[in-house]
Amino acid sequence: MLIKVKSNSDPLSSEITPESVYLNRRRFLSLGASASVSLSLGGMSSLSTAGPIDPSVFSGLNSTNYAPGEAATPFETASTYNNFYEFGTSKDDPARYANEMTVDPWSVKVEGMAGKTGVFPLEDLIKGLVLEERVYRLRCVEAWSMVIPWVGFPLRDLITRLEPQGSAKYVFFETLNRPSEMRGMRSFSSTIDWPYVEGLRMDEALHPMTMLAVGMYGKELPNQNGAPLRLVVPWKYGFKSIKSISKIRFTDKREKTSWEKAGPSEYGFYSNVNPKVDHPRWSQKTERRLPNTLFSPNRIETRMFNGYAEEVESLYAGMDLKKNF
Ligand SMILES: Nc1nc2c(c(=O)[nH]1)N[C@H]1C(S)=C(S)[C@@H](COP(=O)(O)O)O[C@H]1N2
Ligand SMILES: [Mo]
Repeated sequence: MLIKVKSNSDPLSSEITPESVYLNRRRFLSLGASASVSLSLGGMSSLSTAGPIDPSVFSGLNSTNYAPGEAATPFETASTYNNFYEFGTSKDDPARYANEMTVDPWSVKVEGMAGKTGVFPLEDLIKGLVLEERVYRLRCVEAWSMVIPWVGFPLRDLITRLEPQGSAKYVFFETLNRPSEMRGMRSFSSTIDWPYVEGLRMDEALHPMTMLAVGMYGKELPNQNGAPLRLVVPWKYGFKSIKSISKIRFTDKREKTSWEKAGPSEYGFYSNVNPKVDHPRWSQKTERRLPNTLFSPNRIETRMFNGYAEEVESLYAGMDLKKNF
């Protein structure tokens, strides 16, 4: 699959803004002139009152269905049954409390082994990247699943732009670390070592199916689904798909992820969907396809790599996936 980064200019070299400036500036993303979507700096307009992404960028996108024949989960379900522990551990906590998080303005810090490091306003970071829609299965390690139409771009389009060094072997991501707006981070019952950290091997990150999403169901991501920028890795358990990303780090060392720290025997670094490797406390052979009810359990068989084996199994050739779970 050929992925083009539609940008001849280099949006990152000249536009690194001191923190004090960008934090006080209102910005928005607007639709470029051409059919390809150009995300450009909205300047000093005071008209931007909604989220950081202009709704018009979501019209007329290419769409590919990677779950053909499977009904998309209703938006209502996908936006109310969530895991986002920064807002609490109940499935309905994120929909209730994630609106307390400020997503505009938003900046992302890029650090480590890359040519382009620094703190970038989100719109500068992704300016010119071509948005598309992709319908992917999402399979939670808790054995439920959904089918979601994401809007975003291949992660590798952004990685290319950040010029990682050849010696960088991993990329790690961190979620926004702002307990004042994330009540789950202030709760004593939390088992997570904040901020939420996830990572990928560089070849996994560069795989064309690995996506960074800015929207779903043809509009901006709801905060509870990880606005304004979240990872989507469709062949891995849902917890790899880190939400509300505010840091990207290139490194040659594998770091521990939040879930590895929370339960190393239960959550491995790879977290590939694998019906043959059970979670220590439950089977992974089947999953509950949401929405479901007691009388309509909607239980289906879980497939290797969440049904994407053909596309991704070569990444793990020769690896023992029972050991590397
Ligand atoms: N920052 C952060 N990202 C996160 C989580 C979280 O608790 N915090 N939960 C993960 C888990 S367990 C799942 S299943 C998916 C759920 O994504 P969704 O709510 O958009 O369906 O988000 C993942 N990303
Ligand atoms: Mo999950």
